[in-house]
Amino acid sequence: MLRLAIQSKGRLNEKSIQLLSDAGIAVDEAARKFLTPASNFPVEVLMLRDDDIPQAVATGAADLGIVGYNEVLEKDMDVKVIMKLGFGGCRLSLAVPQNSGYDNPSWFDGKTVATSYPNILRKHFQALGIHADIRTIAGSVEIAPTVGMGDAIFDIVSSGATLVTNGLKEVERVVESEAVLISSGRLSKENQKILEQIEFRFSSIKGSRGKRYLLMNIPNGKIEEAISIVPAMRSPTVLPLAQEGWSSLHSVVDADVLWDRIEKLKKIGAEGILVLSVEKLVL
Ligand code: PRT
Ligand code: ZN
Repeated sequence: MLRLAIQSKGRLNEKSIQLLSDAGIAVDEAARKFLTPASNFPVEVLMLRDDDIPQAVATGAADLGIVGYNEVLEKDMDVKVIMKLGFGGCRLSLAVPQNSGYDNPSWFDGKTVATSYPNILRKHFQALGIHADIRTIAGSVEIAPTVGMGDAIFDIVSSGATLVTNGLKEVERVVESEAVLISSGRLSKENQKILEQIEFRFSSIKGSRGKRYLLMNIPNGKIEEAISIVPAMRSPTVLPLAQEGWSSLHSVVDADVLWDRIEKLKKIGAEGILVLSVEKLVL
């Protein structure tokens, strides 16, 4: 049995449970217990505050964890990042009041910066040779300059709307973050095997994100041209149709080029184009 720590509530909770469910690891959410065994896979899920996940994994209280890379970096515990999970994307940035006259990082010399990420910020300033006073606060960092608790802030930014609302502007992106899978690096042989299964399943789910399955009917004379438009992983599947001179062509394309490909396919005579979502992609 392998123990996986996830955030008990908050931004990463739902997506972590969804990822597990997509990976065929069913966690009874209704139970909402601190420790819940999956019903169909040798994993038990430990619900924690995100701040405690790196430590839980480093000390062996959990074998694996799903947590923001920002927390992993800040806590600086002995854990291994196994893979990026493709959700919970954000960045840790320095932000200053709109009218601060900021021009370059040396502006921070002698200033007070409020943050919940003092370790990352300390290292960043050290590397730049900046001497600033770092003030650690637990939450609502963005209001610090308004209420006189700091000249600037170092905080998580996603859309940037919170900064704008508080009259702040982002001046430096320091760390890019997303949810990651971490491990203690000291798994039993049996748990190592379970981890490999989890990695394989998570990768298949990640690989399918942003992909679309395309089916169309195409005149036989246009098959080569169609293949050059939608090349697929190895090569597209081509099946003869009952109607003489026509085939059905199946392929997988990236969602962001989907419309471009459809327009090109229509131009060369493709008909009955059908687009389906891709749930898993095993390469
Ligand atoms: O209770 P617990 O300690 O477990 O949770 P928490 O309150 O510490 O964390 P939570 O649930 O807010 O966030 C968990 C993780 O989600 C973070 O550690 C990040 O890895 C990730 N994440 C992704 C974010 C955001 N996006 C985000 N936008 N965490 C916080 N924010 C905040 C940001 O600080 C800002 O104040 O959301 C606000 C809105 O951001 P904008 O830029 O979109 O306006
Ligand atoms: Zn937290």
